[in-house]
Amino acid sequence: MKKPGPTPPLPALPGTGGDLRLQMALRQIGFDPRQTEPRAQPQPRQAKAQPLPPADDSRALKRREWLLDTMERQRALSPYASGLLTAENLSTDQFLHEFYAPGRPVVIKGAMADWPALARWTPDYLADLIGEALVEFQGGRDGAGDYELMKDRHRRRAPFRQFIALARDGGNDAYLTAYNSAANGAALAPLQADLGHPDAYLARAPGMLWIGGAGAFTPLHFDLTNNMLAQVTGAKQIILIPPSQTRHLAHDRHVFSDVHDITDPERIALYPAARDLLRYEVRLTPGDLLFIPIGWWHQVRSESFSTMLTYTGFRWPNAGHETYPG
Ligand SMILES: O=C(O)CCC(=O)C(=O)O
Repeated sequence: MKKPGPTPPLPALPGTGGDLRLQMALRQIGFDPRQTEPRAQPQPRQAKAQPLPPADDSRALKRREWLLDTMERQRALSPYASGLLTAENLSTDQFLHEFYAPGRPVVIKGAMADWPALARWTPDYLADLIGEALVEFQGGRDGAGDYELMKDRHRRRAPFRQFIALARDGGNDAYLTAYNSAANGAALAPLQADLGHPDAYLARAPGMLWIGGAGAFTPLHFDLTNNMLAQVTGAKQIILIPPSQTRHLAHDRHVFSDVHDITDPERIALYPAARDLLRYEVRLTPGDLLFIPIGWWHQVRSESFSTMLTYTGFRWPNAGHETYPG
């Protein structure tokens, strides 16, 4: 088979450059916590006649799941077609043809080597640079099972130095996440000077910052865009699960899985179908990029004080969210 020829450089994704609010919306578009209220119970027939769903809906769904399973088994025949690869200095064309277009995750090493942040971003450096500027973060997460679903309830503000002290203490209670990016643009602007940009894969749009302590945890979910994670400080454990496994993941509420944490035996006891599914684990360390394609489930746990950016402004269209059936 002929290898695809080189791809001419494409312009930045129209409309998204620099607009953090838009980027945040694109990640989990259509998010509306009201949609997560318990579903209405079936009403007695006399309440109101509702049209019945077509009789073959569940069979159509089973056939689609059969197809996803069969295709996944077929991909597993070849290490070229499946698995989580690590690549060094991947070119634009390789990234497009082998990962972005097929929707396959990859860890990329070496692309952040010239970022000053890699050597600078310790908790002390960050606290001294940003000082007492007020920042927004997610707080009060301990003891709240739905902190990602009910993001707005957990918005908190504090001087940055105080937030860094919380993060340094560790735990999952306080986490500055991508969701806080728009609010923090001005306060955290001085950090931009320490960042490079992986132009081979991304248009020039700002990333969304995550800062948290050891134990910060983002539960199992997928995003409605392709995402590039750029790890700057510390290490994160990430579990990735292909979209073909969705039916094992109690996917009922928006982009979240009721399993919440696939490594928690108590949750697995509640959702045994999630026990033996196909999954990949990766440990991100400073300087690693991780490409997570749209629809791939992931959960993330910080092993230590950690800083990371996520980018959605790729050189190619990234608009799956526009047709997501909510
Ligand atoms: O780093 C994290 O805690 C979560 C990152 C994530 O899930 C995402 O960017 O979609």
